[in-house]
Amino acid sequence: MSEPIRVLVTGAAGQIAYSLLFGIAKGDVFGANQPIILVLLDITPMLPVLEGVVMELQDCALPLLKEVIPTDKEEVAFKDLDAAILVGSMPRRDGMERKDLLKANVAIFKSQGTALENYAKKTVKVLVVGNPANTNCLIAAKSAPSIPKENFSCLTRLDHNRARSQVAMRCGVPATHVKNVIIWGNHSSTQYPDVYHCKVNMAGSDLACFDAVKDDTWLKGEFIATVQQRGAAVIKARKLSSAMSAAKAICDHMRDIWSGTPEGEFISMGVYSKGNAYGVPDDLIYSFPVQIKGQSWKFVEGLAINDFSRGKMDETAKELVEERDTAMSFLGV
Ligand code: NAX
Repeated sequence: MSEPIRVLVTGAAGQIAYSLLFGIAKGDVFGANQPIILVLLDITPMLPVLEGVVMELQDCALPLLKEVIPTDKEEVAFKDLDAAILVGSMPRRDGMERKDLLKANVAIFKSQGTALENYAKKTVKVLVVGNPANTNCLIAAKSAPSIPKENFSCLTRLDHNRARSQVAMRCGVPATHVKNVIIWGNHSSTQYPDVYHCKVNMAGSDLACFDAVKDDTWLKGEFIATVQQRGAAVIKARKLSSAMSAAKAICDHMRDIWSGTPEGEFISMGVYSKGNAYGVPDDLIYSFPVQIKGQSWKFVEGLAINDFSRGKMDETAKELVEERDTAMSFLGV
């Protein structure tokens, strides 16, 4: 057995964390032989709830879980981290303006980014989940200048999994037979689920998604809208936002960062845009197709982008530029 790694989950008393912590603690993310010290951060009023979560983790009697550390203090939470999963954020309250929500989150992610800078290992891998995930991630990355920007990513894997599953259900195959869907842009309703490079394995051979589905109108219309609006549909039905599926996506995302993506496949995640990749403006956290090897990701290169995709990729980039500029004005930059 190797040395334990230190993994932080913020928003640890919340509903996503409740589905997530078991998966991490039992080895689904960092490997079946990797001992873990789990650090759980939430705000002070949630500490009694967090105590209950700690008791349940202890009661699972898991062999890999070496220690659980609940805290409301950033200097404790961010110390010596190998991985940080930032789930907690300021939720939108009734009557709250989008701008005020962004302002509250800029304050949280500036503070947590600074804590990463001051206390975490420089090799720490940071996954931001709390919304607005892309811009929160950018603020955290900018607040931790000595940690490489490539170590920061935000969650669009849930959108990726939703797209994959919609195509699979339409074709009557398991989700594992659908690969290389892409989510471009923001984790918001402007995101663009792109299936022009997606392959569906049917009767043993890989078909282009459009040939497998045989319904271009659905793929260019209802499919995209369903994936874009899926979060809202879950809230409407459950009266709570996605938690089980979000936790699964977080596990998928972090496992791929840790152990790599399968050969010939790519996944979607929000990463730092640079070099005008795919015509996306620099200095955003934008969801791209990436491949991961040796714990570092690279853009999938050379995918052809048609006019239909271009328009949708630009629209979601425009939203992210506006969000970034508003957020930066709150940072005083
Ligand atoms: P909950 O409200 O159940 O839990 C959030 C927890 O975060 C609470 O316990 C709260 O006290 C804590 N918290 C608030 N501020 C904090 C801070 N400064 N430091 C530490 N903890 C803090 O929300 P939940 O359903 O768990 O969702 C968490 C976040 O994930 C939300 O922002 C939500 O919008 C976002 N999501 C993002 C998704 C993505 O794909 N990127 C999908 C799922 C989810 O909607």
